[in-house]
Amino acid sequence: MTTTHSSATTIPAEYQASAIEPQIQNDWATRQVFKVADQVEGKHRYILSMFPYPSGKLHMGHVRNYTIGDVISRFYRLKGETVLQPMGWDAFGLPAENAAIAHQVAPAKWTFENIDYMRNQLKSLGLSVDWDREIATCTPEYYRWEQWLFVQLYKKGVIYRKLSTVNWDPVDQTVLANEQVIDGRGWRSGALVEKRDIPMYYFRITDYAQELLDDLDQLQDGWPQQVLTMQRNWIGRSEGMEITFPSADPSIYADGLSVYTTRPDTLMGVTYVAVAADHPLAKKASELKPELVAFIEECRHGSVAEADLATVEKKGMATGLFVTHPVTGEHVEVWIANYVLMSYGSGAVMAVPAHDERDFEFANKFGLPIKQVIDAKGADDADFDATQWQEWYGSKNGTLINSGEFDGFTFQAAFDALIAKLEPQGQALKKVQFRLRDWGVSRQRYWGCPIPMINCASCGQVPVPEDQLPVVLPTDVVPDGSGNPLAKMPEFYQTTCPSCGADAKRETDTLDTFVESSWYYARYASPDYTDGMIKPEAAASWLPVNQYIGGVEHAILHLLYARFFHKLMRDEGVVQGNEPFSNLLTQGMVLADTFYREDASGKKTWFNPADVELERDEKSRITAATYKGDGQAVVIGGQEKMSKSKNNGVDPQSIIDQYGADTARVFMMFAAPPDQSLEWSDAGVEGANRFLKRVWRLTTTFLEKGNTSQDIDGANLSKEAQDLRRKVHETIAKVGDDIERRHAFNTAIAAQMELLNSITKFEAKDDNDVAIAREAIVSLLTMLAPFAPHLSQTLLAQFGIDLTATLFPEVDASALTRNTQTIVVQVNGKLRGKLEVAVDIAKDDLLAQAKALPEVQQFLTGPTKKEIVVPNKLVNLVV
Ligand code: ANZ
Ligand code: ZN
Repeated sequence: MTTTHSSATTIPAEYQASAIEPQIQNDWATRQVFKVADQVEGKHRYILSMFPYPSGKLHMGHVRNYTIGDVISRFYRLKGETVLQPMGWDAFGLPAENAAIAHQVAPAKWTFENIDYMRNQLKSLGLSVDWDREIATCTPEYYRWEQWLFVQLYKKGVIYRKLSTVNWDPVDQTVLANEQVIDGRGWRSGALVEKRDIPMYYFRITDYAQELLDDLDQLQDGWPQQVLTMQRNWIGRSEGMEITFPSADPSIYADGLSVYTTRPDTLMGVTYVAVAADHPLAKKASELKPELVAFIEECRHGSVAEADLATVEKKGMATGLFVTHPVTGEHVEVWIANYVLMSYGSGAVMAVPAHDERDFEFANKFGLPIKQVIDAKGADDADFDATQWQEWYGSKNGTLINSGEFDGFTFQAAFDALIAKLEPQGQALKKVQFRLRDWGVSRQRYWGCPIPMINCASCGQVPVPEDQLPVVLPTDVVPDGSGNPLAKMPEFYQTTCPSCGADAKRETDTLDTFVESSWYYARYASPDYTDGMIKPEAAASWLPVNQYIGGVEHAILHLLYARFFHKLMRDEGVVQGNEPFSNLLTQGMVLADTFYREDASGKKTWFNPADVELERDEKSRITAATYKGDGQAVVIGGQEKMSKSKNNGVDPQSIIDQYGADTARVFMMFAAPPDQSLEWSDAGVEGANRFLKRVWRLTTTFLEKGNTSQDIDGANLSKEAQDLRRKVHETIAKVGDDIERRHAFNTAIAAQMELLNSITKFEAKDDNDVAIAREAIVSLLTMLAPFAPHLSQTLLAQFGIDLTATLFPEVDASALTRNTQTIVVQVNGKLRGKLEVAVDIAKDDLLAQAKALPEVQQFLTGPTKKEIVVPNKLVNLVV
């Protein structure tokens, strides 16, 4: 296993990261040790951390994310596998446009400068990345294939165009993203935001809803349960019934009103029906009842977020129109209600105030009747308590009451009976409904991938022919915040119709940036491929990603869109398999202390931890804090996620500059398990640095002695040597398992710290001992390599070992077996002595030796009444 490497140079006695890290990184780059081919044979693995947005500089969240990915990548390389770990940039998006407006710099220039800076930062972290595969999603070489896929999907009907509502700033004449609307006003102009209907492109993700749900089962073992649940809820499958209430006023409107319900068993409890403000029936009613117009308008300004609808203050108006109850034939009034969504089901509900909480609230507010039809608690309404509404009335498990012919039925019996009764008349239909909506991808923004469509006056929407792709986004543009600059550039939008040859206008909308991040993982397999999205051999070699790592904030949208894209690309023959990411690790947040002062108006000013002087108690809890600038007290705000808004970010660069990347990496991995929050602590960083210094000193001290013996004579080991060797091999087993199976990097490091202590205490007395110590140190340095690669590579070289070619140490099972064991000796249950005996000692021998111990004998005042032996553990003598 040991290869002699002649290049070992002498190294300083003290650890100094800045003296070794740049050289080691240089060595990796010149020898291209992390470069992999598009096509691989043998054991291989694809490890991917979510790529960054090039915002300007790295933050601690990035450092944590990329260190986790790198530890896993380096571990598998040490296991002899070929590992692909790529890196790139999620380079389109709004911040670049905002920076452009603020500093008059083209988004392209701003983005590429940020990329250059951040690339250097990432390199200084010592990541084992194949930099030849770097991609930036804002380059035509990348987005050309996104446009190609768009065209294929448009032709297939997976992408379609329809009107949809956007936020419109009437002063800036521009569409605003939701986050640019603050208290109903445009973020720059302060103008009241209006809603506008404009045509947009949509991905028919709802066609894949069932598959996206079903395939979550394939991820059961590899993804966090929490993320699977979030995905399931977001897709939101429900089974129910569409019921039609015939019109009671056929002269006014002929068709009945269809509602979607998951509780048809409550049909006999319907006391009104309600439609969304933009339901056609609402419009019809407003023609007869003008006071509805203002109300409908008011509803349109409200939030369209579904989460808000359950809790929003209930608003409504009666329309004066009626429908007929499909079973009783009674007239039921139609209301317009702000809690009914047009985009769900049929945009209308049959309201059952007794058993639906929203209807209950609404009915109470407007004095509508409430009729109980399910007997859930076996009691009447007498002790009804609104705070226990759900428990009382929300249940599907009661039987029907007050329901005529259905009395006594269960949920399922009522469901079946209603289908049997109403389906033949076309008044009921079983229906599966998804909460998931189609994905609108049009953005009226400049810094994004151009949508490859042409609008022709006579042909309508025509896709850009493949041989004219890519539609290149001009990069020398400085947006000023008013409208989309592309719409003001005839040189961009003027074109001819591919279909009829007439003058036509290019689409000036760009794609949602979630589109780029939905397939970058696949592009990394062959980033320079020019004949398609992914080279087929590369896709076959590298996909799916074996381990994906990223923030839990992407648990829903990004991961759902990427899963969807994988299926789209599969159906296009570009990739195989159904899922893009076999295993997912969601890393926890990085927290840091916060400090602030509050002025008279309640406005808080936040102070960066670096500018605050602390006092701590003996448990190192913060007891007092003062601002270094003026020596006056600041309020201690507790640990919070590092963020600009709380000014509690610690700049990773300052840690790297002061201690080196290896210390930053070891601290991050040691401070918490990867999926938990990590509390930033300067003391923790120093502790990590001290650990590395000790490893350095241990190694240099060993080397100074000029020790060379490498051959272990296993048969003739002292007890101390045996113990150390056992510790080494136990640690190897534990660290391997901690990294690979448990992802418990923190305990993997803790075990190495323990091993360091054991080696430090060990005194080598002969050649055999030297060989044991050498094995221990080399094993420790190799196990440490995924965490502190620069230090490991430097020190291993002193033993003639090349880290980039060596393997993770193997567990020697023979080292794990113990020849002797420690037995505790008690008299009357009290600890009196300890014995070191052979593991296979006979019981009589053991008892005799225990009784013979001088420290035990003084307590054996009479004959023993009882002698208890717990094998391998203890002897208890009762007198
Ligand atoms: C009557 C009823 C009685 C309902 C009852 C629930 C409880 P899930 O399960 O999430 O799919 N609903 C239907 N369409 C709606 C819309 N466009 N906007 C708002 N609410 C709508 O939700 C289905 C239930 O949500 C449906 O079942 C309907 O209310 C309501 F005791 O019908 B239910
Ligand atoms: Zn045309």
